[in-house]
Amino acid sequence: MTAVNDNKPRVLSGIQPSGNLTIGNYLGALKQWVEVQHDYDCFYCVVDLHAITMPQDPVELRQRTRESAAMYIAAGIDPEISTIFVQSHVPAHSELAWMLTCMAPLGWLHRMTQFKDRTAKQTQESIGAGLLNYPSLMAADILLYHADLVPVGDDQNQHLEFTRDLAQRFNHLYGDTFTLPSVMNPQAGARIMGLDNPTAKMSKSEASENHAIFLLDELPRARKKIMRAVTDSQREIRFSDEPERAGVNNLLTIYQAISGESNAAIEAHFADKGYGDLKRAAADCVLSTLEPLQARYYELMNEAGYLDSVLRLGREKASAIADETLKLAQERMGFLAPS
Ligand code: AQP
Repeated sequence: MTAVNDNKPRVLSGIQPSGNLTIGNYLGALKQWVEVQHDYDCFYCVVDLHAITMPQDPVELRQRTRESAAMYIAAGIDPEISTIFVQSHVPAHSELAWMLTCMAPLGWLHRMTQFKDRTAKQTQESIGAGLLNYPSLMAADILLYHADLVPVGDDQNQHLEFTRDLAQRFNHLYGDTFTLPSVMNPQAGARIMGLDNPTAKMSKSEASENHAIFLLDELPRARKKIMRAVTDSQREIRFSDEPERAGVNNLLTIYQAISGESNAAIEAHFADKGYGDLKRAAADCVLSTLEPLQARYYELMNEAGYLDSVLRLGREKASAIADETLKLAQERMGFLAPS
């Protein structure tokens, strides 16, 4: 069932304010969000409830939540067109997440690779149950808005499959309630790898110095990180899925995601060039993205009250849809409506 108050199909996506946003978050998610916003009815949330599945400092979490919202706008999300809101401002997310958690088989949750990766080095005593239930909350985020499409990096594809499976289970048990969403990955940049370790995904919460380009990195610093990126001892510059060529492939992917050029054109361009040229070209691309984005970001952070008004309006628009879906799901599940 698709919500009927807008003829455009709907999009929902979010980013955790669990650290400073990276070029991976931008190329995997934000850039697509901007591109689809004129063709879809878009809802973009700062998913603070997801962030607390790992320990967060309260002061930093609050601050990063605002900063992330400002970054969405700085990256090109137009609050006049898209709805920007904070996940915890709409309590329906937590309420539906609980209902879905109760229906989510443990086997499905334990199969999630993100859960396995994040808990690999932890003891049972130190793993919060929220980390296991993360996909049920993500399913609630998406299903509350009857989202047709979810633009994300490819690390989230398994969670999208889980969302579809859970929605189908609910619809089968209680009647047609939720829309089954489709995933949307960017053609280039669906998985940007760490610059210091190109076999691991670039992550905002990874601590090592040369791992990630942050969207707010000073430009010379961002350039330096790319110039120091791990490559290999070969010379040929071409796209490759061989693990030992992952560093060069990652730089080519970053270059491609920003320039929009084809594989063949890029390989021809670098045919008689060296790794230093590739790094300089990738750095130029990244800096051409960061510079205007940072200028807009700092402007926004200085506009007193503007961000709050965007988030207030976003909350109202999101709540109106989410509350209605929650009510329907509660009714279908057999909850007594308050009189
Ligand atoms: N390296 C990446 N390449 C492409 N896309 C990426 N995304 C994240 N990293 C990359 C996409 O960004 C969106 C928001 O991700 P998230 O913050 O909700 O969670 P995440 O995938 O766990 O991102 P991080 O940066 O790795 O966060 P931490 O370090 O806190 O776990 C998603 O669409 C994601 O695919």
